[in-house]
Amino acid sequence: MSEYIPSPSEWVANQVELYESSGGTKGNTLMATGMPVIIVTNRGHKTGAIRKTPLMRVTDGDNYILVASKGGTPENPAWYYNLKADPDVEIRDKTEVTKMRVREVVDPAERERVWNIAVNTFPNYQKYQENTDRLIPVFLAEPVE
Ligand code: F42
Repeated sequence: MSEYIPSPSEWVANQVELYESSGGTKGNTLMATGMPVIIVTNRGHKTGAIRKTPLMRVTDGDNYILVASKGGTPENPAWYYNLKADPDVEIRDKTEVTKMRVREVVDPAERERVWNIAVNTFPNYQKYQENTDRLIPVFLAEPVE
């Protein structure tokens, strides 16, 4: 078992702690918005450590759409590079934990389709895109058979 290293961002680490320690019954929304959040567990590509990242819950059938927005900062989040290096993740959606594999959606038509789902689910993603010059990366997470 690898070591789990919590996020250095305190509010993020606190959300993960509450979400996981309650078995998914608490801390499963984005603060005041009440919008649902999932937890992605993956491996750090340099440290090999376990990382846990809360993201907005955006679904596409049985799949999840992961949006590497980081609030529209100029740089991609660290987890983007971790997922590119090792696409095997676990996704906790409230009480359910599922093994999944992610792939970045690069085909323009497919990206537009999943981006539109993401923005319909969480409209702030559109603002985040307007605030940054990078094209915000999007992953599709699919259950591992
Ligand atoms: N972020 C999003 O991008 N999209 C969302 O939809 C989203 C929703 C959301 C909901 C609730 C919530 O609490 C947070 C939410 N966030 C969302 C924020 C998200 O959880 C992340 O905090 C944010 O995207 C930033 O991700 P990050 O991976 O850049 O996190 C930073 C703070 C971080 O953990 N940095 C570490 C550090 O030590 O500085 C790096 C950790 C790491 O992955 N290290 C790698 C390793 O090998 O272990 C090496 C990294 C490298 O390349 O050097």
